[in-house]
Amino acid sequence: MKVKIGPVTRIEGHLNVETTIENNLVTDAHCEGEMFRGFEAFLKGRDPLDAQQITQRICGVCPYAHAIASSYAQEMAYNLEPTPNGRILHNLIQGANHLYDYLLHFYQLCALDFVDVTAIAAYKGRDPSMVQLRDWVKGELASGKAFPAAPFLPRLAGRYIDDPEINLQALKNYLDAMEIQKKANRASAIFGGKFPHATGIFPGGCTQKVSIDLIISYQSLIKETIDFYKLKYIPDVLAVAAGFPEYWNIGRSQGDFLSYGLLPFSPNPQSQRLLAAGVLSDGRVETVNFEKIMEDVKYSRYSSPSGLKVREGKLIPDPHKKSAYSWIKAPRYDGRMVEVGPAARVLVDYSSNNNQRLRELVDRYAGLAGIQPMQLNSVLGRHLCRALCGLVIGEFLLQESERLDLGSSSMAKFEVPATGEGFGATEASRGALLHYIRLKDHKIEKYECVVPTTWNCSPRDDNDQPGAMETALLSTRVENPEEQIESVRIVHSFDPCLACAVH
Ligand code: NFE
Repeated sequence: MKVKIGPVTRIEGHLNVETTIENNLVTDAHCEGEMFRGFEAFLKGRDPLDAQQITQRICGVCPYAHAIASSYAQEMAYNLEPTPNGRILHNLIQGANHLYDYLLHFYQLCALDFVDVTAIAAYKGRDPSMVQLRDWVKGELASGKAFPAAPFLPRLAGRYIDDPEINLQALKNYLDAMEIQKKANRASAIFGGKFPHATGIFPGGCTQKVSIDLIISYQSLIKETIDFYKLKYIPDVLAVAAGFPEYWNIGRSQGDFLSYGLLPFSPNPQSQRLLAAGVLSDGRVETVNFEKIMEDVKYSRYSSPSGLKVREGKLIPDPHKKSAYSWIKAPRYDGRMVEVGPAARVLVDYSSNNNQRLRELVDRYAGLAGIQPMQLNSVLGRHLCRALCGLVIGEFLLQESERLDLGSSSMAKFEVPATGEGFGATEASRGALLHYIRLKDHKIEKYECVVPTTWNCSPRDDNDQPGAMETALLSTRVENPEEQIESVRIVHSFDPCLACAVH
């Protein structure tokens, strides 16, 4: 039987997933992106310095990653190196956005798949703030009012956490996480100007001058966020893992892993990064080569040629194309399907033996959970990888902010050349993000974005190879084929953003 579990809710944008179920097993899956946007088309002919502003409007969740990728691409095209302060500010703005985004994903978009608010009434503890929250929940549930039953109820059929205390703590952290997200966003806005869609990020640096009060404000917000990661977020991921250990083995994608690396250590974006770049295949890490990336459209709603390299990309929408089932293209690396995102980021870095702090955290928590590092390719693995990456990023941001030089400029001086081309690659929260720009007569002649969710939610490619999420759903046992909480948990673990995927 075929079951559409779309539109999948609590994600960004319009995703449909059609599963085929036989004997309670998912035997096939198709991810369908349902909306066309066209940023690459309308960037053509514009002033190149519009690009890092306009591409942020691809998405309200990860705008800074688009601004950064665009700035890197323009820096390459202009042969421009940012000032040391400029690069540090790029890192501070983008890193704080990761801290916000992981919390949003785990608490507001995923915790609801595991937490049972109806169990909270049975809490027998005496902690006054918990008792108050319990009584409030009881009252709200009894009154039939929308909150807090919504967004926790109604929900899909399935097993949820049964311990009242864990549920209550999770609800408290769900609420507190929103306050911490505000703080992380405020930290980004100190140098970026505002959230979302920062005005301060430019090729060559940042328009905000640095001052001691701004640095101290930034650091205090990041410190509070790191505390929440240590005291709440990581323990909450482990609490979910303790209740649902089977999810270390559910939702495994069946391809390789790609990460572009995150947060360069020097003004040159090609320099070593806090988290390493690479393609991980069979335990070996290869250097990323953008020339090996091609986008297939056999099953995508475009009549432009299939299998084009990034710099050749074309976009001719064909809404009625017979073979197509998605507006998402199918990017492939050297013909191979890859997963991008938190698990890819961690596994590429771990296998490269790059960041020792991350390695230590992975070994410690994989040991606690009794799993092998490769089991991070799973529903729980993606959740744990976000939390661990966030801690490593947060600690780095504190050190990085100490390197700002109060007497130096945040922006390099430059002029936009008449011609040039550049690639800009970074890790958005959801994974590997690539922008490409080509200039002619001081204007954008071509702009291409190859975006994390495009990789993860891609349809079949020209060789009929499924995308990462399509493979992650295969062989999943579903208790209730009509509702499939198990499949929904897999889809949510990727944190799809369809606004980004089709752009
Ligand atoms: Ni719209 Fe995005 C991130 C990017 S996902 S959220 O993270 O780039 O494709």
